[in-house]
Amino acid sequence: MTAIQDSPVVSPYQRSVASYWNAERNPVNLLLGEVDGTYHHHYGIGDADWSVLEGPEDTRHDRTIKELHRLECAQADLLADHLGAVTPDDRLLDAGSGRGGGSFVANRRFGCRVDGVSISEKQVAFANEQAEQAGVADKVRFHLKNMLDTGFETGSFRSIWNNESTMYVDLSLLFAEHARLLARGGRYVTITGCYNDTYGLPSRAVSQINAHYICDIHPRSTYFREMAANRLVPVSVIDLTPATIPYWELRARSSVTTGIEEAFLEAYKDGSFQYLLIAADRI
Ligand code: GPP
Ligand code: MG
Repeated sequence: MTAIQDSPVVSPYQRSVASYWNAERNPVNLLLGEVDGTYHHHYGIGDADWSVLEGPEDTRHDRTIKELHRLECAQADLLADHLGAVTPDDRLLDAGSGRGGGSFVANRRFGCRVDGVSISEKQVAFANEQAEQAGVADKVRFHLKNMLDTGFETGSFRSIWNNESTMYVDLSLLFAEHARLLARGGRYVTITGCYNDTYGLPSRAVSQINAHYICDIHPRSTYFREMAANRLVPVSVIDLTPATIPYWELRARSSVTTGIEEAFLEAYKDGSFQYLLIAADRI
């Protein structure tokens, strides 16, 4: 067992989250990752090619996997589009880096150093192995660290992102750490699912999503309140809800369902849940 002083996990809640990700082997993540070696832990956006569900039966599965992966890659590309004018000398932080997909996307685009952090030993080991295999281990590194308390140097990052990982942490603590780590004028980007607090508290479907992933989806209002409290000033807000529905419709009809598809579709369609991109400048 990891000694307490070596572990980034500081609470029973964080231990249960780390256990989930250490044990996670969902085909929807592994088979999509095998398409081109980029393993994502987020959802997809954009219009789906529904023809993958038709045509020859023997290739339907592979064509559907490729299409779901294409939609997830489109999401990662959109996030990277908002990271700002990053140069090869800059350093980026992927907060909640999973199996590393988003970090590799950013490194390939900007040629710069990228550090990823996760509290899952399995994810960190997997992602570092990916970096070795791709020959970029000198630039892309993954660390077993808590995103709320990374120990990285103050002001050392040009841009930081959370791709669907903010629902595992308290936003006041997270944005305080991001504000510390970002250089002045740096950029923060998140893509997240949040509940729509014009409707009151979380709907049943949102609560089902929380239970499925052991997370705590925040209301939309909390993002803006905590950014404002931590010198993060929004520059772009994009409601990606309509753009992510085709991904969930296709996933629900694929052979790699996990059982959470209908909850996402219900929550997005009844308006109680929103899929947002928020980009902010560190002032
Ligand atoms: C997807 O990861 C993201 C999360 C689990 C965080 C929750 C996100 C929300 C928007 C609520 P994944 O790719 O590992 O999930 P899955 O196994 O379902 O594909
Ligand atoms: Mg996935």
